[in-house]
Amino acid sequence: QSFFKPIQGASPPPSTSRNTKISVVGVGNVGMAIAQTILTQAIADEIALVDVNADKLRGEMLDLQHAAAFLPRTKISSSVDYSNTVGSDLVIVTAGARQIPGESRLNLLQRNLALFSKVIPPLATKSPDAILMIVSNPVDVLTYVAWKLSGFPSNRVIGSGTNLDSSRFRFLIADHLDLNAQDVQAYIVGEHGDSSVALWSSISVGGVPILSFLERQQIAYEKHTLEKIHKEVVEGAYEVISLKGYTSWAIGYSVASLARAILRDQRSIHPVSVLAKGFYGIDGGEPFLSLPAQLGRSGVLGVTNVHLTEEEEKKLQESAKTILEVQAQLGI
Ligand code: 6V0
Repeated sequence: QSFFKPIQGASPPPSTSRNTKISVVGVGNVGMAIAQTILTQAIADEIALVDVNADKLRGEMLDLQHAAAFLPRTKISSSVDYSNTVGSDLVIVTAGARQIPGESRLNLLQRNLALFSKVIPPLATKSPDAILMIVSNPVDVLTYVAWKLSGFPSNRVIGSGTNLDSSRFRFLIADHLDLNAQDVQAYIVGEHGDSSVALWSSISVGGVPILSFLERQQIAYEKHTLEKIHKEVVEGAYEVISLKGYTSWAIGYSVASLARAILRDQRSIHPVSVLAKGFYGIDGGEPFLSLPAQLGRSGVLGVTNVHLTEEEEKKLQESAKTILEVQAQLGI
């Protein structure tokens, strides 16, 4: 029984109207930060949560639902069953095994590979037209794994990659120069991790290239400071994890911004993990790593041709090599 009566002469709703649905797989610290940021920003009409831990899953769903009076209207559902994700436009995967103290990254990767073998195929079957966004670490290699396991075209499999690293980078530059981080155009590309590459040559503030600005203002060329900033970016995640146990808020905002770019067809540029073969002299193998990509409703629309110095290009190729070496050990 409906609360409202239709007005006279009203037609039924158009059959073409449909909801925007996002599924979030893994409701740990990261999955929930992403879900709640998406909720507050009204990016989706429906959010479906999935996890193997049924109690935590239901608890998180209820907790979010209880905020309905303060949020844009969004249907929130949860289930341990993948049928809950049917017809998703975007599937965000944050499920991951946690590193056991003393465990090698490769061993962790093998465990996450086993986990992805269970998670990705049903997600791909339930939402064959979805865009897959991988957040679980090591994100570049797992994005490659998700691409292989889903059978999706490469434009529909994206890793959150260095979008977060780049936002840390922009914050630190803005902090150093006392600016608004939103005015700082700056990219970290390559691996989300130790071999990431800071593109100093293309940093600009309000359209002004930063390196020549520093020279013109006769601020001593602060190579040391710049390198320190990149080091802080690389170590940022480790520091937050050592202090609070996990990272959540920044990755939540970072992935929500990617979700909006994709689902609202923003055609904006984001450094995310994409199939990098053929770009910047990367050949031999099929590495996924972050490059400045244009995102829209069909996923990755293309990669922008940022000018790289010879040194930056060399570092990027080394980063690709690092990722390919790990990929080679996967056996898929
Ligand atoms: P967490 O809090 O341990 O949450 C992981 C969740 O995954 C838990 O709720 C598990 O129950 C769930 N899970 C495990 N197996 C499955 C399964 N088969 N199906 C569904 N759910 C499952 O970890 P946290 O949320 O802190 O981190 C999640 C992942 O994100 C980790 O791999 C992190 O390393 C990674 N991050 C990636 C970042 C990036 O920039 N790409 C940033 C931060 C964290």
